[in-house]
Amino acid sequence: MSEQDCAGTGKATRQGLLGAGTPMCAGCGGLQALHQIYDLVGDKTVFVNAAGCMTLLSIYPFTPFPGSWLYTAMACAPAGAQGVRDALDVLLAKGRIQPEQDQLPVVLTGDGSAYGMGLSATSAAIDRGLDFLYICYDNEGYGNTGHQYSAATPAGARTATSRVDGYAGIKKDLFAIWSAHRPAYVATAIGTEPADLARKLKKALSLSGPRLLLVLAPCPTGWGFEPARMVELGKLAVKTGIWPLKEYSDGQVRHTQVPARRKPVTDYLQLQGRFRHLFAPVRDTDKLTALQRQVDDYWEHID
Ligand SMILES: Cc1ncc(C[n+]2csc(CCOP(=O)(O)OP(=O)(O)O)c2C)c(N)n1
Ligand code: SF4
Repeated sequence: MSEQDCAGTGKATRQGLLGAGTPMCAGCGGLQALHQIYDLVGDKTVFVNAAGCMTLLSIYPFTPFPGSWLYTAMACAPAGAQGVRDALDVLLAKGRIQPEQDQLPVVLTGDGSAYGMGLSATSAAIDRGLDFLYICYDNEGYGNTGHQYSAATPAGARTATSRVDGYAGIKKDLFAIWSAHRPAYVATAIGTEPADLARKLKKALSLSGPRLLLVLAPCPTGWGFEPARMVELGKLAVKTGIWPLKEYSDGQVRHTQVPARRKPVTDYLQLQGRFRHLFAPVRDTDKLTALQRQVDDYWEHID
């Protein structure tokens, strides 16, 4: 798909289909992305949401969604999406709804579900070739319950369950795990790069089968930064090379932005309370050098 095919997506992202007045935190990067995503997927969708921060969006009888919303347990949103798809197919087959009334099941989960508890159900849904869109807003922790570490937490980040030296593990590569299933489409994105996000979503919507949009979600509450700096931080995630923007389709991975001169990772890390222990009271040069090397190693193999 060319950039020209995406002409008008900028306008589409400003419709404001998702209603205002939600109980999400100020400066929530996940919510910022969801506003853009909803404007593009539209209201002929059934959002299937695994327990997490976004669950607070829609609590009966209040909802910011003009379309449909189904709440599931953390591990089983893809199974919920399968049920929605099957029900719609039965209604279509019986003529109780017309093809133009069909709806797209859209899974909406945090990283705790997407990288961990829900991964088995996700893998099975991809194996079955389920026709669905999967949105993961990745705030790199179990946000809704106080930001405990998840399999998406980056090395060195302090969380509610890794308080002293920060998380000793390595962020799981969900993009690679999805791609290994050879689904229709996989992409990373971030709300602070709206044209890139819109182009990828439009491409995903033009395809059928399992499709993932993995969206980094800067989280002022869990990451420890001022809500007003969310856009700055999101842009730094891309400019430092920490969050590579890329897509997978037809067996190929393509980077959609290659930062020409990457900023040092410390520009990104030092704005966040979860990495403060790497800078004070004593600068942890070894850890910071190792984190920079991880990023450099990744990009060394990219054209
Ligand atoms: C099986 C199970 N364990 C624990 C919980 C409690 N719980 C509700 S939301 C949540 C955090 C989910 O984290 P994530 O998927 O990353 O989404 P976020 O909260 O960050 O939006 C947890 C642990 C639950 N709902 N189900
Ligand atoms: S905890 Fe983080 S992800 Fe959850 S609503 Fe607040 S800012 Fe958004």
